[in-house]
Amino acid sequence: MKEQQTKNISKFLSLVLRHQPETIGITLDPNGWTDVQELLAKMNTRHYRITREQLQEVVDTNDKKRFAFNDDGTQIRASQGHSVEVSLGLPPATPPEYLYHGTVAKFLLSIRKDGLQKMSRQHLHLSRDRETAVNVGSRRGAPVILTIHTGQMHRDGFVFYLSDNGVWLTDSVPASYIQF
Ligand code: HQG
Repeated sequence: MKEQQTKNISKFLSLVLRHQPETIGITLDPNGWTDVQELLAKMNTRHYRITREQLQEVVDTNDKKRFAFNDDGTQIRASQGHSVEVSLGLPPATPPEYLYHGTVAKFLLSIRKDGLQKMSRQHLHLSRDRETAVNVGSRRGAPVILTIHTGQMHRDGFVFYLSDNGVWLTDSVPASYIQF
């Protein structure tokens, strides 16, 4: 498949597996999984014509490993980033002493006041290194990288999860744990 085609399909999968499954009339189960055959059938009634093998290629080559199949390959879900309510079933995990969050300057006043919030998503996303946070922040403009004292948060009872594709997830970060 051409790179652009793979990218288009990945964007469409992000839409239906994270935000608007109803767009193509699929449903996600409580853990975010949907049936692969049904997804392919529904996609093929649109202009996203794709075979099972091509879907596998999109999942395998995705730059952020955004999607995952279940063990027998009959179901697929997004590994993180949902706005629809799903329970990813991830066990609580112990974060490193520091994690990072990439944002942009126009949000800083509000972040200083309210801390970091999950906004429209199910979790707040934190990055394991500065480079990843720069990429996240750059989606919105000149990136500003915040350092989060996640080790201290964890000792203070905040709960963290590590998604299957290596993104750290939590509910919120009070401003007192953020180095601006
Ligand atoms: C900001 C992409 C004002 C926050 C990325 C961010 C990531 C506040 C925006 C994943 C705030 C929310 C998630 C507050 C947070 N006041 N603004 N109190 N608290 N914000 O897209 O972290 O490519 O929901 O800084 O790589 O940017 O989709 O979160 O700028 O992993 O797989 O509100 O999405 O992954 O934006 O990105 P988002 P995010 P994918």
